[in-house]
Amino acid sequence: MSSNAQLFDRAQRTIPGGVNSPVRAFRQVGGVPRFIDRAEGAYMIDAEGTRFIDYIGSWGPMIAGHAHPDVIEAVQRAATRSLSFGAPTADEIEMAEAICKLMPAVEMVRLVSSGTEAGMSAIRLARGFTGRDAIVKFEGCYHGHADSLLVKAGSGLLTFGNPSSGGVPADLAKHTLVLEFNNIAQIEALFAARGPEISCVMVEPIAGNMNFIRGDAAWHRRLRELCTEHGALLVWDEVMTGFRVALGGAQQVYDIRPDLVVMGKVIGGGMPLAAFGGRADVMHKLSPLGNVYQAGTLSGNPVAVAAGMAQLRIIQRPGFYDRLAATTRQLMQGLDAAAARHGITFRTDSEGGMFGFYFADTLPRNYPDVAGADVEIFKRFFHAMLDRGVYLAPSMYEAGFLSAAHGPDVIAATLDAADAAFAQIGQA
Ligand code: KE4
Repeated sequence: MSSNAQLFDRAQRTIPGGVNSPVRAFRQVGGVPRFIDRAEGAYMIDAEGTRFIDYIGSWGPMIAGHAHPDVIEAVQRAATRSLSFGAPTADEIEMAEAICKLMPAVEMVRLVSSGTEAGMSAIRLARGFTGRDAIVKFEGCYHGHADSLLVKAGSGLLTFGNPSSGGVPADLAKHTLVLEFNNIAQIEALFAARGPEISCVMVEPIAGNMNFIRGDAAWHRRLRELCTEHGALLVWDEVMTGFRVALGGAQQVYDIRPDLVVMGKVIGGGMPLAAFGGRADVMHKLSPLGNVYQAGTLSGNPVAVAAGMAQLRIIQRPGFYDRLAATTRQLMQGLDAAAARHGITFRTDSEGGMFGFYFADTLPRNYPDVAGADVEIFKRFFHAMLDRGVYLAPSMYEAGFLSAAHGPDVIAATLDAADAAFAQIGQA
């Protein structure tokens, strides 16, 4: 049996950084990534046989718990009928109808294979529908790695953005404007100055890629008003919040209707499946009906749809989100109490089955607030918990996730580990 360190050494010879997605490399927290062998319920077991309580859940998808029998059985059953056809199936209709039923703003939907693909397609659709090139996003929000979305704020409030990644042409990045999350004055000034240029405003309604930061309801209402007033589309990226913070996603929490919604993670049940949808008149611009092209060999893949539909049935069971939210709140309250017992400055926040924690005395409202937090104490806490069998996100810029499998015993074990971890870091 290879150790995690041996696997990591070997992986780095053929996979850049030894991982297929950067955050998995533990670069912000240091140490050796755990190579996972299998998972069940709330637990993951690594290559050395060490068991962890999992608060990543594959970054959101595993809301029913790992290896849920209904999901596994659905995948096994679908796989026996072949893995992919490249032709329409009845099950894709069932999934589209389920998404349209559950997501208030979604009248029509197209299935794709990743959140990146869904986000990229949504902004192309917004540009095609409006005939405008500019898009607006917010610092600290992540919408996948499409070129137009890997952009950081320009030099001034009203100036277009600059690439935040190598390989993104400045000529493309300049069409993206990046403003501060939760800042009403900035978005009002931008629309006043450049409203007619803006195709869409894309936002994570609750940001989960700069820890966990709630969009203020007043700010979200203002974004909705300004987009309507100026003929821009409001695009809510609910890849993380969709079916996670509530059955109807953040749309249900805020009672706001965006024009387009980007979805992923939970709807795939752990398989590569994402989606974008919204107003029917906008979606009708998509090929083969309209002139906005979008396509995919494995879009609506039957095995992925089977996994997603099995999970969508589970989350629609009565009380699913009440129990998930109550368990998450119980965990947050327990962490707050443990930190207080050890004199550690610490805050938490959560919505549904998604949470964040901060070594600060106030909740962050934007990216600079998070960037100013104490990363060193976060690193010490991360490893103190990992050493005690609790697997948290290996970055203070990530949110955490629970599943229906996180029962009272799992929460109690987590809080025992946290008490010892806070004691340990409090002495440093
Ligand atoms: P994917 O292309 O990774 O399926 O989805 C991109 C995406 C889009 N929108 C939001 C709000 C997202 O959170 C994501 C992906 N989330 C990250 C977690 N921070 C996935 C983990 C990773 O990159 O490895």
